[in-house]
Order: sequence, then structure tokens, then C-alpha cells
Amino acid sequence: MKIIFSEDHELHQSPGELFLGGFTEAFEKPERARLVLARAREVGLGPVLAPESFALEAITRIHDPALVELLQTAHAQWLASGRSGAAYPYTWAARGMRTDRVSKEIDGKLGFHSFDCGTPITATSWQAIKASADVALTGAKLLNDGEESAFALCRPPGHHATASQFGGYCFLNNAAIAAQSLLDQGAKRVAILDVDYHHGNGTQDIFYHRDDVLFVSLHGDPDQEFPYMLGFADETGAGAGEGCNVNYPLPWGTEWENWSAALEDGLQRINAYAPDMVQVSLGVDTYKNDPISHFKLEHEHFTRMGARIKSLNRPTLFVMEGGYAVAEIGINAVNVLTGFEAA
Ligand code: SP5
Ligand code: ZN
Repeated sequence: MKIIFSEDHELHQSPGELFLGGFTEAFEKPERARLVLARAREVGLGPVLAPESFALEAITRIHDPALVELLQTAHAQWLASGRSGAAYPYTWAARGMRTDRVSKEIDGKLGFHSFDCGTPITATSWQAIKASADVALTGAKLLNDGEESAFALCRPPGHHATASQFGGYCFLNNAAIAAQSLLDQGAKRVAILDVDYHHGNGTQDIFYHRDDVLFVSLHGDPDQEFPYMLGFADETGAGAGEGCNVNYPLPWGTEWENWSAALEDGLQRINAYAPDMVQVSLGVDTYKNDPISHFKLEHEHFTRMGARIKSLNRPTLFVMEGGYAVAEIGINAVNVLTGFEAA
């Protein structure tokens, strides 16, 4: 399986985030991608390719141009307004406030185009964000050119980002951008299976009214887990997209037995949809020792996950999302890919 990777991911490094009442080291850090790549090389998964550079139009097929511009300019405006460090949003449009206009001030813009305070923008973040989208787009192109599978080793991750808002360590929705690219290159239906511990609220929202993308997500019950306000089982799609959104919220402490039962149900839904292509939003924060998550999957379960995904028997693009047990992230992520290849 070909691996697409850009060293430019190193250019995004969060200075830290609020956690348990203090400001602590960021969980989403460059070491994550380094270790996944090292493990892929160690097991000989496949050749490592640099991404092509795509025009911004591939991104604005999904995202509001104002978000794309803000990601490129926010840090300079942050400095110009007398700040230092990274640009952090801290105030949002609560119920009863205006969402029909955007302030020209940096704090107003950041609040308008984000939904959490854990996703800061540094002077060089944009280069990493753009490279991550290019990694996913290159993976989509490989599938379109006939590859049976590919691994887009994206960082920063993407599945929380909506069309117009960043958050959850995500700035651009790499998986959504890649899926749109597959559709634009001729695929009629794409299924996205999101196995990250957190609900992929951005991906769901982007495709919620559409029937050309099936979104299936297994995740921590939003009554207990970030992002708290989306990801419930009664969200089934709307309009033309009715029936094209499938959520499996699962409680803290979920082990392989119940997780894999939900996976089997989700795989059936994907088979019934008969997609031309499959994408996997591959987060491995379901691992038992993940520092911010509460599922109980073990190394071997990731191998089995990959084998079950192979049973879909469709061209499959894996897009890296979360996973914060850094020492073991390489084993867990690559186990999915080797499990897929061996099945
Ligand atoms: C891509 C991805 O996995 N993003 C995850 C973003 C999660 N950010 C919020 C983290 C909140 C941590 N909650 C701590 C609960 C400790 N029991
Ligand atoms: Zn996650």
C-alpha cells in the first residue's frame, strides 16, 4: 500500500491546550505522524510518496473561502493586533447572538470560524494544513488512477472541521476534501467509515443533506464525549441525504466485543449502499491507553479492524485522524493497514 506523507506537517505545532483546569502540552503533536511513518517503514508497508500540490479550488469545493483565507492570515493579523504566541479563539456565537455578520477584528473572526479553543493557529500552521489536504487529495488521485488502497498520513487531522469552522485539532476536513475529489473524478457514491474515538461532526455536517456520500461513524457517546453536541443515533441525514448518515454512539469503557458488533452493522450499511470507493477516517484513539479517550481496544483489535474493512472489497483510502497514545500510535495505525492487506 502506497503511503502519502509530507514533512511539512512539522510546521504545525500547538503550544498547548486547556486540560483538566490547566494549560498543558498539546496531545496533537508532530511526533504522532513521525511515529506512524516510522512504523510503516519498519513493517515495509509500501513506498512513501510526497503529495502533489493542488489548487485551492479542491479545498473550496468543501470549505467556505473565508475560512480558507483566515487559516492563511489569522496569525499575521494576531501579531499585527499586538499579540504574541499562537492565535487562540476564545469567544463564540452563543444562542441569541448574530451569525449573519463577521467582525473584522481577529478575535471576532477566530470565534466565527471555530468551535473550540484547542485548535490554535501558529505562523507556519497553514503550510502544514495545506500539505495535509494535499496528502489526502493525492491519495484520492491514486485511487482514481486504479490503486486498490492508499494511506494518506495526514496531520493535522480533519474530521472535526466543518465547511466554515475549525476545531478539535482540525482545520480542513481532509477526508471530505478527498471524497469530493473522488466524486469530481467520476465516482458516483463514496462511503466514509469514521473509526476515530470522537464523532466526525465536520464530515457529518458537510454531507448531511447529500446522498452521494454515506457517513458511518463509531464513537464515544456525545452525551459523554467531545464534541458533545453532535453524533447521536437519531441523526440519519436530511432531505436527499435522509438515510445516508449512520451514528453508533458507544459508552465509555467499550471493548472490542461491542465495538466490533457496531462495526459489523456499519459494514452492512456500507455494503447495502454499494459505494464505488471507501474512505476510512482512521483515528486510533480507541486504544485502551489513549490519554484523552475511554474505549478499550488493544493492538490486535486494530489488525482485525483492518481485515474486516477489507471485506468491503472496494478501493479504500485510509485518512489519518486522531490517536494520542503516542508511543503506540504507530503499532495501532499500521496494524489496521497490515490487517487490511493480509485479509
Ligand atoms: C482528531 C481528534 O481526535 N480530535 C480530538 C479533539 C478532542 N479535543 C478535546 C479533548 C478533551 C479532553 N477531555 C478530557 C477528558 C478526560 N477524562
Ligand atoms: Zn479523535
